[in-house]
Amino acid sequence: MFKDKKVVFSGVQPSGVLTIGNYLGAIKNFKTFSDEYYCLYCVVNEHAITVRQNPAELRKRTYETLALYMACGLDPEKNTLFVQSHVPAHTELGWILDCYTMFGELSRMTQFKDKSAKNADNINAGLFTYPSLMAADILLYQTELVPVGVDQKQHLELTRNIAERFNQVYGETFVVPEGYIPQTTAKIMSLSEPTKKMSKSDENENAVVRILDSKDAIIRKFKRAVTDSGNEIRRGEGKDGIMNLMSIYGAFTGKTEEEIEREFDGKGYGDFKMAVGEACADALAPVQAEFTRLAADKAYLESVMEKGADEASRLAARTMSKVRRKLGFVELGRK
Ligand code: ATP
Ligand code: LTN
Repeated sequence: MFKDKKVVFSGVQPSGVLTIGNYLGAIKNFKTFSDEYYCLYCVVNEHAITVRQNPAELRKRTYETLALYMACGLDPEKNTLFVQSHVPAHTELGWILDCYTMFGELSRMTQFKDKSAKNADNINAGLFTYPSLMAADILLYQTELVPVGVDQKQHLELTRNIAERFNQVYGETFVVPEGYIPQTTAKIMSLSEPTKKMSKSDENENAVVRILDSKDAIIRKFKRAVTDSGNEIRRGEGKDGIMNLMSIYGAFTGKTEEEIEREFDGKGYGDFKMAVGEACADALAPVQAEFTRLAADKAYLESVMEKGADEASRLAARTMSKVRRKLGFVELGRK
């Protein structure tokens, strides 16, 4: 609890241009907590290096991700927006929590298995211990609520287990957090393989719609989206592609699945895909305009980073001091 408010924390990796999966599954929901909670939203660049990154790109994406947070409606006066590497307490607590996380637990993480398969030549220790750094991000701020897509559910469960284990050994130290997972947009699927999650680091550009894609690109990608051989816009077995487009359309228009089925009754996939593309492009247009304005002002973005890092560091220091004391680390009184 900071300033008498419960804490919300979430993070996005600057590992590529954000997709509508990141937007609908996570960022779009972030601002709904700003009034009631103390919100911290982090650009988790230390997580991003578990996969090889080009330094210039990583730097650029870090500014970009912060600008996108703001373009999606997060006011830096009402939310603490910051970059993970500016607050060294994340890696400090990450190491400590590594010592309270079991090898067997980490071995069961599906994201580790997926990313190891994708990066077979770079299965590094950081990729393996990634979930304990994520736990540190969350527990450092005594977070109550973590808005994420459903792919992060397993990491959140592990975070809870780590917190409970630590509390059991040392007495109440960490708040045990809950996940906040949206209902219909918890997992937006790839447009090329609709049984796979849409992922910003996918190499196939046709599989992902990015928040910053032009209207033409968005419409073209939806037109090419893989569907089934049928022709009805309905939910059902084997209709993963259509159901994915229905969730996307519903999220951008506010329409329910029943309303969408009625609207497109008797119409074909072509009409439907066009409508999804239009709705998506229209909804993203204001975000893109705001992004363009913000991204041009690097000095401003750095001032936001600076303020965010100061706020986050101050809060992190409280938890760290408690943790060090409990562990038996000698603390010196020097300033
Ligand atoms: P990468 O491809 O680099 O692993 P990613 O696209 O999976 O990246 P992250 O930065 O790992 O994105 O995730 C940021 C947030 O977006 C997380 O809360 C995650 O759950 C959510 N998210 C990511 N992809 C989707 C998706 N397809 N549908 C819904 N939510 C998603
Ligand atoms: N693991 C997440 C990104 C992430 C995160 C966090 C999300 C890192 N730290 C803390 C919520 C809270 C991912 O891969 N999507």
